[in-house]
Amino acid sequence: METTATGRFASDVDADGRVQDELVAAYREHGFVRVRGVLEPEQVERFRASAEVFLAAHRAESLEKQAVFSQLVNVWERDQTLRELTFDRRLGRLAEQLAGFPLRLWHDQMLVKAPHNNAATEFHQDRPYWPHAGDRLPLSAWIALVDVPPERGCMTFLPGTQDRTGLRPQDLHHEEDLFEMDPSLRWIPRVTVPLRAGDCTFHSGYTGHMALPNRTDQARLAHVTIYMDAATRYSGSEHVVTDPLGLAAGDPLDGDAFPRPWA
Ligand code: AKG
Repeated sequence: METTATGRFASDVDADGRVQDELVAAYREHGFVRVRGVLEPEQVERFRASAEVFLAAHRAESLEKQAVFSQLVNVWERDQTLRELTFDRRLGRLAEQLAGFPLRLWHDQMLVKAPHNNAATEFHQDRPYWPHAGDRLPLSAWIALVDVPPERGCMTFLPGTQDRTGLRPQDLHHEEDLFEMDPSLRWIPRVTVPLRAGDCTFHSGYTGHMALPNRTDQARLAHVTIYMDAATRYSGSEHVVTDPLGLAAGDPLDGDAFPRPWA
């Protein structure tokens, strides 16, 4: 937890979930931004404890099977405490300030890199995986529930790549995939963003990003809340979140499955 000279933990966000214009401008220019202190120290402890219990009970259900991370999707539907984090009004309002338009929840996910997993999450964009249509730029809040220095698997971003739409989904197990698809991205500067517990980064759905391997003795616990344009429609493609819902292409992604509790 980062602290100021007075011992108070450092926070960039006010009680209503608003940040300074400079951070909004940074997000819009670079496609990602770090926001410190989105959670109070007591909240971090509570959510981390719940995340550990949830992980112990559900690890076998991970969508990712190749040891990069445990990926547990839509924990808000199954854990009351973690639902509070996903539904957090300050974070939702902040996401809307950054995006500049109303947002719904797309889904949340717990992403845990085990101690010494020694595997990176390779460079990719998120939006190409999603069955979305008619939407403006979605964004994710990647919230650190433990300190995440580079050696524990923090994120690295490709600034300004939020305008690279139209690429097919990239393989996050293949180091070269994104760069083979778009060679102009290979030599642009990369920005690695260590986080203290309770900090987060927001990144857009098209911003290229990766996460480093965990080379430490402690698990890297992150909770990711993914927000989409409130006007997003279903594209008709397969996805684990939408497959059970019986939707037809063109249907709005709204209702109880895609709430906006911060409105
Ligand atoms: C994302 O949140 O979009 C990621 O790709 C996270 C990757 C990770 O945490 O390892």
